[in-house]
Amino acid sequence: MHETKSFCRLCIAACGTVLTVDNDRIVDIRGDRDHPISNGYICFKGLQAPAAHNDVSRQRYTLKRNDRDEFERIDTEQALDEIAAKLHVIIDRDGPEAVGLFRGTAGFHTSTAFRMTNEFLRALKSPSLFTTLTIDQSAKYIAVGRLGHWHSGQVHFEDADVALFFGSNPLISHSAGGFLVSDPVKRLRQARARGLKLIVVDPRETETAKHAEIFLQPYPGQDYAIAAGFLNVIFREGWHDAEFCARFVEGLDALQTAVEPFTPDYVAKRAGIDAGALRAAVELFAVQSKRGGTVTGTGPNMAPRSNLSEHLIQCITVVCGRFKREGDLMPNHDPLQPPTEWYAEVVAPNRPWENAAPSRIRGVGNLYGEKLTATLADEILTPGQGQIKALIIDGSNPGNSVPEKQKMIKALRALDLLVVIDPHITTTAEQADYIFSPKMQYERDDIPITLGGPLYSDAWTQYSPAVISPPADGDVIDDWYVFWSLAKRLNLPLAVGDVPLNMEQPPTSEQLLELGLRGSTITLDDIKQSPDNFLHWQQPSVVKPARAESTGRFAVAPAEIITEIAEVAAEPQADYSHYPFRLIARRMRDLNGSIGMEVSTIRQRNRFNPLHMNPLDIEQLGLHAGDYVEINSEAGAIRAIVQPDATLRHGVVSMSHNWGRADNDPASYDAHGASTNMLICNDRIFETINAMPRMSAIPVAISGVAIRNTAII
Ligand SMILES: Nc1nc2c(c(=O)[nH]1)N[C@H]1C(S)=C(S)[C@@H](COP(=O)(O)OP(=O)(O)OC[C@H]3O[C@@H](n4cnc5c(=O)[nH]c(N)nc54)[C@H](O)[C@@H]3O)O[C@H]1N2
Ligand SMILES: Nc1nc2c(c(=O)[nH]1)N[C@H]1C(S)=C(S)[C@@H](COP(=O)(O)OP(=O)(O)OC[C@H]3O[C@@H](n4cnc5c(=O)[nH]c(N)nc54)[C@H](O)[C@@H]3O)O[C@H]1N2
Ligand code: SF4
Ligand SMILES: [Mo]
Repeated sequence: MHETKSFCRLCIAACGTVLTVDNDRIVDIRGDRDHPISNGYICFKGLQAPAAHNDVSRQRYTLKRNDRDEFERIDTEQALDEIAAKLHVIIDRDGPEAVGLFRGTAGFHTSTAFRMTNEFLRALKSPSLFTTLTIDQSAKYIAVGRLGHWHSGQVHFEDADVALFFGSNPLISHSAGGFLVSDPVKRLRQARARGLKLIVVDPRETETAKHAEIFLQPYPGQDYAIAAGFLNVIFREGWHDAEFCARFVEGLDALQTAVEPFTPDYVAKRAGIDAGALRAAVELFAVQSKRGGTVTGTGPNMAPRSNLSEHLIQCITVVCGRFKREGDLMPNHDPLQPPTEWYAEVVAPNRPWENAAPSRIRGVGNLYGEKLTATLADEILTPGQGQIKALIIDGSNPGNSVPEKQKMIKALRALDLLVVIDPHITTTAEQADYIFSPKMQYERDDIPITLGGPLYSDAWTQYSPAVISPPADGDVIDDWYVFWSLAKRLNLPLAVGDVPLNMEQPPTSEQLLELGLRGSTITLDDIKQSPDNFLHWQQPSVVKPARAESTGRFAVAPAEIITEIAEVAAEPQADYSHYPFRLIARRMRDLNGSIGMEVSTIRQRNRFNPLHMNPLDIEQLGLHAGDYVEINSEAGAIRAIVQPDATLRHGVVSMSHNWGRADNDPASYDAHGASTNMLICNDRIFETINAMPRMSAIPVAISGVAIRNTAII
């Protein structure tokens, strides 16, 4: 029996862990008190990781769908031979573009595979990469592409006296930029004790909102109007940073004119908030506080007009000049990025999507070299040049996670070849021709995922060699091995960056990590030479003045933004007659997406995904806690069980995503939950550049089904 240190790979927080290992099995886990970032913190999800490794649901072999439509075991090398042969036929017939790859949450958290999947597509010359980024918060990148960004970034929150949160709940999600990640409750309490003022805009009085000085509880899907209201008050009162704007902003007058209709009274009526509270929030942000900016989460990024919301929310930070300025301390820099000097200057907008041909699906754009996930089903189902015929899915469950689930499942079934790398027989894996069983987190050599950029004040990284071996009785592989092996069989010259890989002998994971760090500030050896393989990068620098050649300015008023603001101002009041409720997204404390759903210790506490409703709404519909209801939207219908939640605004209901099986049979709701992605359509209300559908603030109707489940009350 021995103890060893590692880190959790279930979410971006990457908390340090101490594992007790007995006979090559993890028998205990705790938070690592010596870890300078997580300081011993670990959440329920992290604590269940060892159980997940040993759970009966965990797959241990490579599987193939046989002629009787059942999965049977197949030797891994044999499966790779067969897949390569099928890919050969598809590539010869339809071109490399017909081979697509999908990377989801677990794919992002496996650093060796993350790199290899991109390299595989590069070697294949296929542009068909899809990831969950484009059904997440890609509006942030669109806003930066249109507006520009500040080279040295927003004021760090450790240094801020105010934080304005729109639809972000880090106390559950451990995900708010680089701020409240590990141990968020303690960090928020400490920040407030030293004077941070929190403003939260959310239709639910969330765990985070309970700590707010000012909490605005609007109807969902009104963030663009609320942000326009903030800007309206700021301009009218002259609270913007005029000197900063004169030097670094263009289009200020046009933006000011465009937001004129968004007076506090108008916004208050439209968004269902109090005009006085809105004014007070603006004053607290822009006048009573001097440092600090905005944070957005999935709320505004999934609601309609998400790109406009992001743009206007980022404009609040811009017009108030809430950035790290010349001479400010740049607390740290991500050591996994190349060495950088930081400058007090604007990086001009570059609109990268305008350099790529529009998609054949709905004419939408293309984002950072990725195709858009909300177009994936149509890319598979629509004949013509570019049709996807084969898909390899790494660490993702798109059968559950992609909006318009009905079509996504149909598309997965229509593929000539579907290969899934996943330790569980998920909704997606169930559709596959081949399933590979990958190593789970503590069986892998890894370093944590990094978002890069001037985001974190705690810059650090850690190396964890594999803590235990994969199950001895199984045929479990590294995710990257699938890509290396297929490349070998297809005679593709695989490289990591500019270093070609030996295609005769597979590399080791450690070699891949080492290669992946080329160009970073540090090497794998630097990490390994640090105590506990933990490298705390404490090399603060000072932000330098703008360079002479820097001419970038924030473009706060691009023509299409001004047009969209006018459209919004002219919109009629929302119609609630057919669909009286608005369904919003919600993250569950005990699960990250569907990760962990098959693990018995997690499922004991979370048997299905209830529909959360305000108790008064429940009463008004003549319902009771535990009743079954049918939820209807324009796109579909699902069944759910009602659970009272007084933190929700009247008329707003919330339910977690990524539940349900392929058939979404209401009769099996108690066993599998239901998928909110049945209620979303991709081709009616969507964003033009990133194809982002309406995934929050979805108009729904709710009706009782006359059966009650007393077991959950
Ligand atoms: N426990 C747990 N942690 C997770 C995840 C998980 O599933 N479970 N998922 C991970 C992933 S993939 C991500 S992307 C991050 C996301 O992290 P966050 O962005 O913090 O996501 P949420 O916790 O869902 O918070 C979104 C908030 O937006 C609110 N909201 C909904 N609609 C609107 C709206 O129209 N306007 C406004 N202003 N608010 C709205 C919701 O009430 C909710 O409080 O979390 C990660 N962490
Ligand atoms: N309606 C609606 N839909 C949403 C959202 C929403 O709020 N509402 N949120 C969206 C967001 S923000 C995101 S990020 C996506 C997430 O979408 P996905 O990434 O597609 O979904 P997850 O449920 O996180 O699935 C991760 C998969 O990884 C597998 N897995 C677990 N451990 C490992 C491992 O070690 N290796 C490998 N290879 N696989 C592993 C799990 O079994 C699971 O199948 O969902 C999106 N979908
Ligand atoms: S917060 Fe994230 S990284 Fe930390 S233990 Fe929980 S799941 Fe793991
Ligand atoms: Mo996400």
